[in-house]
Amino acid sequence: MERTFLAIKPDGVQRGLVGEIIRRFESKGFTLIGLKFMNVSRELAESHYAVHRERPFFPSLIEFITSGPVVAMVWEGEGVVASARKMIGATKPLSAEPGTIRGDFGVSVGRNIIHGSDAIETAQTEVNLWFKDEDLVSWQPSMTSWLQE
Ligand code: DAT
Ligand code: MG
Repeated sequence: MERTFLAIKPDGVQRGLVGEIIRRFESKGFTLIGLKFMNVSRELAESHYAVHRERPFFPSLIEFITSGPVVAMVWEGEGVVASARKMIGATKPLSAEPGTIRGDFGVSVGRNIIHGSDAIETAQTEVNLWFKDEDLVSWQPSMTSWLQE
């Protein structure tokens, strides 16, 4: 089954949006299989954002993501990678559509509330970077037959 990695960033946690964000993915019909409330080390932050190493915003991005606790999650479901990206919205919250998380709750690219893997391959890498296999819970929600034919 397809999986994605999502992380509620320090701004989302500080603004009290954890419940609202988890609610959206639960209500949509995706399955939570991993959840960790944690501080992010510089080392983890730099690995996670390695593709952005050369960008001018990299130092402030690392500073920000290590500045307070985050909620790291793995969600499962058919098409979850692309669907979660749609639910999150565009990188710049002012360009993100209303109805998306960034569109509804943010104004600034450096405070855009939540991370979501951008492709199936990236998701696999990020899930493995943030979670050990034994910390993921394989389970079958009892409502499955009411979500899928
Ligand atoms: P996304 O988080 O939508 O996948 P990304 O991978 O391009 O976006 O960038 C990772 C994060 O880096 C993004 O969530 C916020 C920050 N960022 C991206 N572009 C930026 C910019 N032009 N200025 C400041 N921060 C930026
Ligand atoms: Mg990205």
